[in-house]
Amino acid sequence: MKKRIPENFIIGAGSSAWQTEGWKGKKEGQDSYLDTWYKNEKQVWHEGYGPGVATNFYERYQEDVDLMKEIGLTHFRTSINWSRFFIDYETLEVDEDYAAYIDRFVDSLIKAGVTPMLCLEHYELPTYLQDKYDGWSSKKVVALFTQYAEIVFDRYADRVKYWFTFNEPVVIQTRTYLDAIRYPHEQDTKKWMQWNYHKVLATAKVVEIYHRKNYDGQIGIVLNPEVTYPRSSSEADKKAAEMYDLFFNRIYLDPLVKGSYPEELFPLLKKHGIQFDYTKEEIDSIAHNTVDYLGINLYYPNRVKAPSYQWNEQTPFHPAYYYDHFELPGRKMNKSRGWEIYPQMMVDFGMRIKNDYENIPWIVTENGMGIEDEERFMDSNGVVQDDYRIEFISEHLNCLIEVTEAGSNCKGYMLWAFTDCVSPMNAFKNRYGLVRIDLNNNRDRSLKKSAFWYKNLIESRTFEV
Ligand code: BGP
Repeated sequence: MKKRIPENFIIGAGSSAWQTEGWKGKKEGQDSYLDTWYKNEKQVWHEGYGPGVATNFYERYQEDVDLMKEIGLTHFRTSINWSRFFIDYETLEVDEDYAAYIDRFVDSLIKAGVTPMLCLEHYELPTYLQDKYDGWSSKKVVALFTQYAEIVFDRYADRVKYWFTFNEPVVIQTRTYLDAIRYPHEQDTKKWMQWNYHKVLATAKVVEIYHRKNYDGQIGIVLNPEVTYPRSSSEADKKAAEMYDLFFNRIYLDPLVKGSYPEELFPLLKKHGIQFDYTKEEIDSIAHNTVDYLGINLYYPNRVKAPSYQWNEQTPFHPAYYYDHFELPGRKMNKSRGWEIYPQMMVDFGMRIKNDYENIPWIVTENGMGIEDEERFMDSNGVVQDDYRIEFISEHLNCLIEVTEAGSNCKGYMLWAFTDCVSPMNAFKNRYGLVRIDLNNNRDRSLKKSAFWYKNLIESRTFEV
């Protein structure tokens, strides 16, 4: 069956600064949190490949822009690397070399007819701010981020009309302070909550500036809500799903879209001894500065059940007090990444936005398929035959269009990723791109089968399902 893409529905692709740029031109002291993690934990590199060269987008962006044009991409999302934008993070002296590079690639995108969408932080917290202020634990970092945003808007907002404050703001502190898999390897739920709260506050502050200074465009945030399904319709399982949703989804969606936190959240945290710092003025600022639109990253569904273990009073509080993960028997999987494939989540999420979140405009900023050892699918002409990716995109796009036609205010779909790129967890192990990056051959680019398919989809505005 042929499916038609609605008029004005954006079809694009994305990446981020740190995952593509490489370290060329990076000055001493300009490390981000992830640079430091990669420097300290060598096992996260993939066969010696990592962020050092990445895809060398810094020097080779023009080739990528040419390929975007060839494929017919109308929108491209990436980020500005906060850790490289300044020579000094306190006086906010701009690194003019880096800022001029942003000028060049933004201009090059526009010239090619590709609309740029920029995010201010895609895991690029400067290590300096992490070390000096304990990162997002500090209100000083909220203030510095707000100033950074204003400098960036003053410089690029005449040409860039789509902005996001953060990409997946919940992730870093969840890995660090809930899962404790990163330094300092200590669980600290209070700090986790403080970081979440400060990122919401920072977004409100940036939205306030963006609106007050009347820049011509839209300001939003990229979230990764996990569409959460209970194992069964039992009250206990449903409660587990509700609690997961509260701690990981509503903690951002509610204040950013509706202007207020879920009523039950702060008392619940207090009950568990999690008392973080907030003021009435800040809560007011959050109430008055909600986002214009949402970027939503959707890869896999989340399934939970009632917790099976007993917590004792001495254990420091963790949201998993209320849920346990659950694997659906017989589920369809992307085995490389260990993620379930369930396109219906697009429909369920779209209806949620429509019914519970004022039908705010939203766009899928990420969805895609990371595959290990993708070279094995290369044909004799050197083209990766990624039919699995084509199937994945068709199924998800089909559901997304279905929910858009049912009235959810979805504005488009951006594939992750335009080219293969470095993943925070395992470098180049899983390949996501429409465009292959040849690691053994100077990071040369070549189109995969999915890129030709995407080109056809954009040209014809139809695809087969
Ligand atoms: C999202 C991130 C991206 C990207 C993607 C794929 O969470 O925003 O930066 O990395 O996930 O996931 P991974 O790289 O972990 O396979």
